[in-house]
Amino acid sequence: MRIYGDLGSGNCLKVKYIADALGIAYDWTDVISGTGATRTPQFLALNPAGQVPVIALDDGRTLAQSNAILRYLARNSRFIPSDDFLAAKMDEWLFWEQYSHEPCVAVARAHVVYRGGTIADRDPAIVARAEAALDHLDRALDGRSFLVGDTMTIADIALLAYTRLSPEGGFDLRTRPQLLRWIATCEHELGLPALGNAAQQQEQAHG
Ligand SMILES: N[C@@H](CCC(=O)N[C@@H](CS)C(=O)NCC(=O)O)C(=O)O
Repeated sequence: MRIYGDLGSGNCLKVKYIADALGIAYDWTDVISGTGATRTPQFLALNPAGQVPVIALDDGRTLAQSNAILRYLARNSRFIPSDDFLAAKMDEWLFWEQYSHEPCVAVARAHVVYRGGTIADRDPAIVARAEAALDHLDRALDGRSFLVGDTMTIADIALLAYTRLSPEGGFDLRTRPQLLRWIATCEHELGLPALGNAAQQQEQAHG
């Protein structure tokens, strides 16, 4: 399998996290978004939507949309509940992530990290939606180790990617203790460095 992705993108990192966690062998091709690399005829042949991540299977079939890729790579694994209702609850979070979390948390971060903007001149409407999304997650994690059931699912992986990077976009996780605890747990489970040490990131972001 080959993964086409950008290691600065949470959508792409999700795919790397699950492939690494499951020990799935892959080759990685950097396709850096915002450089035109997703608009070449070669890339559009892989994903006509012109977005990373994309995976290409050994038989030539391709699959885009990060959460669809997560679902495919994690099939029959411990990261998808065997109980149908819990699997649907996991999907509930995957859809919420794409509609109510990524479009604001990731977009605010992109403004600061990639578009030369500052934390001060982020779009207030996007910031308000992102703050509400982070609060929602924090509340949902109260008394729970993971979002669905008692073990990590791809719902956690999908939401971890951009939540973990959110301090780069100016979001303060220090006021969201459940979120911080969950990030640390997920990082530990996935063998990731403790980027979720948000207190430290916050010092860097706000001085
Ligand atoms: N819903 C898609 C979103 C993918 C997406 O927005 N990818 C961005 C990078 S994070 C991209 O490739 N943008 C095209 C570009 O910048 O050229 C997914 O979850 O995979």
